[in-house]
Amino acid sequence: MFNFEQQQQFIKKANALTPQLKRWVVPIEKLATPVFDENVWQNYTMKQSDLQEFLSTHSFANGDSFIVALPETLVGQLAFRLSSLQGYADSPSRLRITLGELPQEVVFADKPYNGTLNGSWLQSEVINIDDLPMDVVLPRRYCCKYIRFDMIGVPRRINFDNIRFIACGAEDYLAEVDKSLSPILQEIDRASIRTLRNCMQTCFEDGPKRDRRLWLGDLRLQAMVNKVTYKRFDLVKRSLYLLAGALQNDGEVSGCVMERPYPRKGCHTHDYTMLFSLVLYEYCRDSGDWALGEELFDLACHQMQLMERFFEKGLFIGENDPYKDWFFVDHDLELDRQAAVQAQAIVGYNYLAKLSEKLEKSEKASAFREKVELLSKVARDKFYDSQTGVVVSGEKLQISYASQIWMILAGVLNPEEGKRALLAVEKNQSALKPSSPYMFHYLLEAWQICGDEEHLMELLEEYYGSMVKHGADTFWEAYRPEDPFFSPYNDVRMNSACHAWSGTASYFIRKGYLQ
Ligand code: RAM
Repeated sequence: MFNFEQQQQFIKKANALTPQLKRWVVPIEKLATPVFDENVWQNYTMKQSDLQEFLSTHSFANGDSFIVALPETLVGQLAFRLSSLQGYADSPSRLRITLGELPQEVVFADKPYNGTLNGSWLQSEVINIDDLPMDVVLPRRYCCKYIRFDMIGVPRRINFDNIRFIACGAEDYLAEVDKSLSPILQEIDRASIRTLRNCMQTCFEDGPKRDRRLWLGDLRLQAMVNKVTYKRFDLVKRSLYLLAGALQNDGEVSGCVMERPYPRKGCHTHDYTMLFSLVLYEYCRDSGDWALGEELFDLACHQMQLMERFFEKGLFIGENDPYKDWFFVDHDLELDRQAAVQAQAIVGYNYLAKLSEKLEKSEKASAFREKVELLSKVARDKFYDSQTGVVVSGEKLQISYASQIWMILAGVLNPEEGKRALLAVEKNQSALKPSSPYMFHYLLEAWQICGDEEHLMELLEEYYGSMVKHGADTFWEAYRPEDPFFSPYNDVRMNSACHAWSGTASYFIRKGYLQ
């Protein structure tokens, strides 16, 4: 059905939409000195002072090190000029350079790494510079706010100057912030926009430090912020074509796609796959380009057909093999996903129905509506406890935010029931909370559907505002306010601190749902 040739056509169309990246040079003007303080987030603040003064009064020998701070978190390349005090180099200069988004990455550059993902994600290089003086430009792209230089083998004394960053992105500016907002909302909006700008490279990346690829779940949220800021619908279209052109063998849209060296499929992430129709519908609605909806319609329908193997009589029967049948939902290993995934499937069918209606395919539309009805009825019978007013999930009847949220988004709970369920989990200390801004976004979306904007804005300000107060100028992939060292990967240095799915506060601040 979606054979190799057809996928190649989609890739061709994706390639034709590849944006020309913009580049701009940012001088680095601050020296950063880590200060330990057990009362601050992850125990370190960075005291800043004048870099020019430091560099003009210091030269460096083996064992020396220093850290610089960029004016903001940026994506791009590092450049600097290196010379030697005696005018020539009688040996190569071997430097270790560590680039970090948050202080922990540079402060603990030497700490062994035992996390779950490959340690090579940590941004670090050892470079050798043979001839001095030399203007050095590192070839790789990084995402960072702090850069640490360690002299691990240098000729007597060396000097640095003109340390700068060559930033890059599909856009080179920050969309304007409404000055009539409160100061904290302005900061939250700015950090959200910066997060999106940094993730907008040749496609929507999830995190420019890690995983540096297009993830379907992240794309949906980026597209929402994009709609109220940069309006780069061409990039959303390119991303959809990339997904359509790099399918799994059975035609499933992959959870993620690698762009280079040529677009290739990544892993399955079935709950993301279920949202494909939603992303497609919203793209068509926001850009007015319904032709893409028509072009990818069969592919979108095929996704939910593929998902049928996970259901029995309208009930999601769960993950048989979590490695093969991965349903992500949130970064939380304790989370029972049954109710949430049941609801995500309803959302998937619902958006197929909407798309069919828009494209005047009425037979399809009614077939999908029937699916919505069946799955919703099963969901209510199985997961909704009308006595307590909350959704429970799995054999242990687990209560989590995720289950309530997705049932609200699926329309299984009406706004009034939804509000009752959300207030109940707020009071329930043992209810599993969101572990990531991805799930937190959906919490806000649920409150918006329940019609309580005031509560939505309170939660938004508390959650994103607390990250800003901890020093964030872009929003973090994983965030449990009560647990500073929480990492889905067993080491906070692996967390991405500029993460696509975390930038949606701007969508709510700018009331994207009314546009
Ligand atoms: C992590 C990243 C990515 C996300 C997947 C499911 O690898 O945070 O953004 O979409 O998980």
